[in-house]
Amino acid sequence: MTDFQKILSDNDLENLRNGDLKVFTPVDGSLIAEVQQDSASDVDQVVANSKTAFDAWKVTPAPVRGELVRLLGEELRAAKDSLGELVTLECGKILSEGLGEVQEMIDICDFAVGLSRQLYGLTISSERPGHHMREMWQPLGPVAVITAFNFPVAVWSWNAAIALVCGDSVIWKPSEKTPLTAMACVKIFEKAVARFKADGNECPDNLVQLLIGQADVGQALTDHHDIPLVSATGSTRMGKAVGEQVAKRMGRSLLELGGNNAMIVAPSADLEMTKRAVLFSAVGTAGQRCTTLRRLIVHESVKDELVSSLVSAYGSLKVGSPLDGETLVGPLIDEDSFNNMQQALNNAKEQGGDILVGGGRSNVDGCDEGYYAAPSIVDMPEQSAVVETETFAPILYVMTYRDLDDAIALQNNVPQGLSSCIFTTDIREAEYFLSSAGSDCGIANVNIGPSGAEIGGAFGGEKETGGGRESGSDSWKAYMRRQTQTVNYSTELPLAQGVTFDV
Ligand code: UN1
Repeated sequence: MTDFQKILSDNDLENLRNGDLKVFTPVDGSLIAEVQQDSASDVDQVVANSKTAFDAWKVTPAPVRGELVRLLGEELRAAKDSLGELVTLECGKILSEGLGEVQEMIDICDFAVGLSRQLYGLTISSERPGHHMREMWQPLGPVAVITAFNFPVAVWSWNAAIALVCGDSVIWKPSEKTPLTAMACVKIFEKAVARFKADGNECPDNLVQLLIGQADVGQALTDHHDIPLVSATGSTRMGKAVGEQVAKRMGRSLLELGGNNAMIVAPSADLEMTKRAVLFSAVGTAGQRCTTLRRLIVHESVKDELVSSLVSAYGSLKVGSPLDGETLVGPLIDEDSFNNMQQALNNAKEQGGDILVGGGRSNVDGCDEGYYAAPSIVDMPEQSAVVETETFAPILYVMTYRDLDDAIALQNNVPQGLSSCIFTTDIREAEYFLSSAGSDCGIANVNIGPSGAEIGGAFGGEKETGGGRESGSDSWKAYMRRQTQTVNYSTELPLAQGVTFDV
């Protein structure tokens, strides 16, 4: 038995053969499963099932709904090692990050359990005597969750854990590149459901359903009138299509799309700390996070010192199989991704860029068909077109600045607006960066890289990043329907605004 088969069987994923979707691991490019796909014609039935589940779930008390999510968190704790390994096998991120992704799922479950006893509304003073007003949050309906290959399980859990405590049912369409991790998650969820029922709780069938398929399946879901919310994570191109389709039918979309995240490095920055933060955020996950650091905007007085220490650190990065505990840089997801990286590097050169390190294909013993790339740093004379484009690969563009306002303008002057950060020990600069004159992104950090956010905050960004917020804070409100209620407990019927209408 190869290790790959063991990872699959540890996740209850045996005998996945003869399906029409071939699943390749990016680790060595080999075929690991053939999964049966759904088609667009299956979508109507899945949505109908989800509506039935929703009708039962919406009247289940929220803290009871929270109990199911608590059990899901427990099952995820038990499955952490095996699911983390499967994440690594299927999407290629290193083991520590695969485990981190499952931890992110556990964390959001804990958050959602607490939330299930909150979901607070407001009370509002009425202008009329003998009346009170309040705002209630009601369950919304079946929620479609479309996820990307790079966080194949965590992003689903941000949506599902919150949607479930809010009283919604969930239909999940994972990336066609990562169906196995999705299937494993649904099996884990089903274990939680079995325990929930064994404890005497009622749980409708089809509360969480999986749709494995191509873009036409996603499109049928987005077009469906019975789906009030589509939460989609992926490229800006995909998100624009989803946003338009959902808007046409007056549905709601929650979009978490491309990022083009920058770090400003000020003269007072702790350069050793800065270097470590750059390495994790530019090279981690082989540059395939939406929060990956893609632009380094460094003050001209510290550029040479920082960049030369980065170039030498890049030279000693261990690129290799992500299942090997020593590796820091695993493979890109596939050949297309590697080709896109090469194209971006060529464009950068044409636009005056100087490749300081990396960029080529790295050979990894025993993984010949895997696409491993040496992370690259490119010195750019200006923020040209290639720098304004998100390339999902480990390329870090370096630019310099003299004046902080210019650095902030450079950082904001891209179409995307997800994450941003400044490295400085000057409190004035730090607070200015966080002020209304500073970063225009959904996430702004001081002395922390742009990636690796905790679940407690709202996650998402502005402009072409799509504007949606998932995960913590009050993101739950996107998964509920707001209702303003006015109750008259008097014996009169006064009208608002002093209007009289006496018959
Ligand atoms: C993504 O890349 O789509 O902040 C999500 C981070 C992770 C989530 C990334 N917690 O980098």
